[in-house]
Amino acid sequence: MALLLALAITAITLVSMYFFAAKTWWMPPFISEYGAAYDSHFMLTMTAMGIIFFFAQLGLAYVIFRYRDQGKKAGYSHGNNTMEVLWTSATAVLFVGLVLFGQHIWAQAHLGPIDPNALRVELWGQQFVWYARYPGPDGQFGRTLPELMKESAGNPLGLDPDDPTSKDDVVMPVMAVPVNRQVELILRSKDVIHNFFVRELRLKQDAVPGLETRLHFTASQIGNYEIPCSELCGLGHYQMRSFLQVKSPEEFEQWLRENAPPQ
Ligand SMILES: [Cu+2]
Repeated sequence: MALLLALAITAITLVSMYFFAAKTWWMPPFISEYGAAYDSHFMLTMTAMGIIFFFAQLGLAYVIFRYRDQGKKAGYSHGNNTMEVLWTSATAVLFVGLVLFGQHIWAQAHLGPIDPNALRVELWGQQFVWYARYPGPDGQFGRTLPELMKESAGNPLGLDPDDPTSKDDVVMPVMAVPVNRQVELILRSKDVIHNFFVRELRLKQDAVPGLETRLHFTASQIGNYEIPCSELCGLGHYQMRSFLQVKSPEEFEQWLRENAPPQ
């Protein structure tokens, strides 16, 4: 029985490692400037964890077989403090090391220089939809007031009609951006924490109520990419998704014009 269990554990280990190594289920190709660095960091993490996983599982299988029931009385072991300290510190060093090694990718997307020509877009999360807001021809986001937020009145973000800069703001349930132009994304939330995640951009960031979280990216492939909310935000979380539509500059301008509010 012990041998069977040990063999089963070994088999499960090898099969699951095969699927990771063969990249059977993998992320789609990346379309942002962070993709290459992100993927190589991801591979580094996966390789390090894969090696540890392999030896830990083999160790488990060995121990199951080695200490199988042989009809003897079980003995008590208090463990080994030196080993405890050793592997706990090794784990800590490994995790902190990986974070330090990868933090430049995060810093680049959040704190790196922004092109003055970048397109500014706000993306608002609410239970359970996304709204993208563009500042319109005046280049300024108008004032929003929580008491004016009313979906049935066609004003989900509460644009203040008394603020002239809000009149040309474009609010859409999908987010379109032009290809090969930097986008400064400002994440906001109306209620709880949501999470912006586009696999192809290799970007994932919380949208927190009361905060404007800024990050920037340049999409290099025209296409339609899913934005699933990636923070468990309530009962309707499963249906909270929108799309990032990467368009040619001409198509993007046309899209923006077509969806501009009547003046
Ligand atoms: Cu959400």
